[in-house]
Amino acid sequence: MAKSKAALLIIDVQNDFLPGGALAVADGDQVIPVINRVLQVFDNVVLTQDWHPTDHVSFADQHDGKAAFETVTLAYGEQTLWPRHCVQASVGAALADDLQTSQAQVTIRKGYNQRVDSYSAFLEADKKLSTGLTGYLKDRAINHVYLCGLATDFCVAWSALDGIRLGFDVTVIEDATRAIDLDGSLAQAWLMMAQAGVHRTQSSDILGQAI
Ligand code: VGL
Ligand code: ZN
Repeated sequence: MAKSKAALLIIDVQNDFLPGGALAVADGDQVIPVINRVLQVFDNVVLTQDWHPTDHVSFADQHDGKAAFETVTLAYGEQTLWPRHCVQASVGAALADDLQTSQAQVTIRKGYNQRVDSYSAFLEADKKLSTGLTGYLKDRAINHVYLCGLATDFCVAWSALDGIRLGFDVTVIEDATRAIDLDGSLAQAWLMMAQAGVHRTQSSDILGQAI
C-alpha cells in the first residue's frame, strides 16, 4: 500500500475567535499550545484565515432588522448571521500571536467574496467556488488531512466534511479545537462527521508519531 502523505490544516486561529475577540470562541486560546506541540510531527502545514470584506453577507449589520446568530436565506441556502469579524487586514483577522507559524508552507484565505460565506477551507458555501486548497494538496500528493483550530462545529467541521467528499482521509484532533456550539451545533457536527467517516483523535495519540 502506498504510504499516506499527511498535512496539518490549522483552521482560523485568528484574534477575533479568541477570548476578547469579535466572535470569541469559549477557551479558543487553549488550542494554541496544543497546536504548537502537534505541529512538530508534521512535515506539511497549511494555515487558513477567515478573510471578509467589510460589507460581507455573513455580517448581521448588513441585513435590516436582523441580529447576530439569526439566519437568512441566501441564493445558496441558509446562512447564519454573525457579528462582524475577521475583516480583511484588521487586527481581528490576524493569526494569534502565540501560534507558531514558521513551519507553515501556505495560507489559504476564505470568505473574501462579498456575497458568499466560506466555512470550509476547500469550497465556499455555494459548493462551487473553490479556494484552491484541493489542487494544492493533490498537486503535492497529500491524501490525509489532520484538522485543528476554530471552530469545531463550523469551519473545522465543514472543512472535514468537504475533505471526505473530495477524497481525502480526514482526522480531527479534538483537543486542538474548540466550538461555538449554537443550538446544539457541536453535537450535530460530530454526528455528521462520524457518519461521513471522519476520524476523531486526541493530540496525545499523535505526539511521538512520525506522520
Ligand atoms: C467561523 C463563523 C463565521 C469559523 C468563521 O472559523 O468557524 N465561524 N466565520
Ligand atoms: Zn466568518
